[in-house]
Amino acid sequence: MVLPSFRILEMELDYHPEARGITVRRPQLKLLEDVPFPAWVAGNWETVKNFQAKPDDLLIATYPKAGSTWMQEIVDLISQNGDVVMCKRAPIYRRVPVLEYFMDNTLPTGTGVLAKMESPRMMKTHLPIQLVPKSFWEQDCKTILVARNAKDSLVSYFHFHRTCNLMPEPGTWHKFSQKFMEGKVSFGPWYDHVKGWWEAKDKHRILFLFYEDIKENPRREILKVAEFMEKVVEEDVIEKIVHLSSFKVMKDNPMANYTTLPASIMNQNISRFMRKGQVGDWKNHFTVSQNEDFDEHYERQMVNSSLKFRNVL
Ligand code: PPS
Repeated sequence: MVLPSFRILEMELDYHPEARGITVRRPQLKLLEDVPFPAWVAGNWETVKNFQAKPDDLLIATYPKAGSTWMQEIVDLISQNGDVVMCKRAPIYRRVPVLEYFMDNTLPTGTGVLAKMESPRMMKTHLPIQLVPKSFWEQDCKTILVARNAKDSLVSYFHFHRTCNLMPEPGTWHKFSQKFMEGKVSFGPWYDHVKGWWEAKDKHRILFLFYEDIKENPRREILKVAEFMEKVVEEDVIEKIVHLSSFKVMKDNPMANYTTLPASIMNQNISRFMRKGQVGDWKNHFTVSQNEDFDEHYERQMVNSSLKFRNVL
């Protein structure tokens, strides 16, 4: 088999704003149906809203920083039966595009890339459930939802804002934490996002997974994903997938670690996209009093929900 490497080069150029005379400027937040988004998402909103899903589309949905890239790599590895060469055919955002990705009309958009993709398509979104294009439900598509505990999501999101110029300026850690608690960050409140998907999980074909469970036992959770995808995967292939989707391997894989994007979009000298990949890193960031405030606020936000995250103390 010949790897279409020339196509990969072409794609990288595609995502090079400077090559098209575009200067990347950090966006403001813009409300779309009452949810704040980076202004660039708004630029393609009507197209996203009217996106035509197909019955065999597979959607990965997460609040930002919950491990969506990890799940993208896992589903691609499963669908390619663990073929490492095939899974390096293109950067992860090309193999499993982000539905709402939009910077500028001259650069590839999520919906544009998906329109050219062969079925069965796999894609990801960070949209809260109420904003997912209705065609996904009309077509009864399958969704894999990954949820991650709030504190680690916040920490990861803060560092991602420092690195990624497609996000608004984060400000200080303290300021960013406040904004996160108030839901005044891109893609809206973490609390509503996870509760919304949790409440919908029995109404649609949704596999609801937790980042912490995948960390604890990747093999067990990968088997759930394979079953959900109706793929029979041999034992040795499962072992291979566990290895290839591990943090250590993905961190050094340019087709999974976002180093194919130019520094104008993601400056990984500030913080790596594949940063730590741990459960409980929040303890290195929260002060005692911040933790108390956060817990109190969390209780109020989640009081009526049956969604429980494991204790990551
Ligand atoms: S994004 O930008 O919203 O799409 O980010 P997302 O991919 O959802 O989440 C990024 C965090 O997931 C971690 N990650 C992993 N953890 C464990 N194992 C693997 N294989 C893995 N791949 C990605 C990534 O490091 C980010 O978490 P932090 O805590 O920042 O390290």
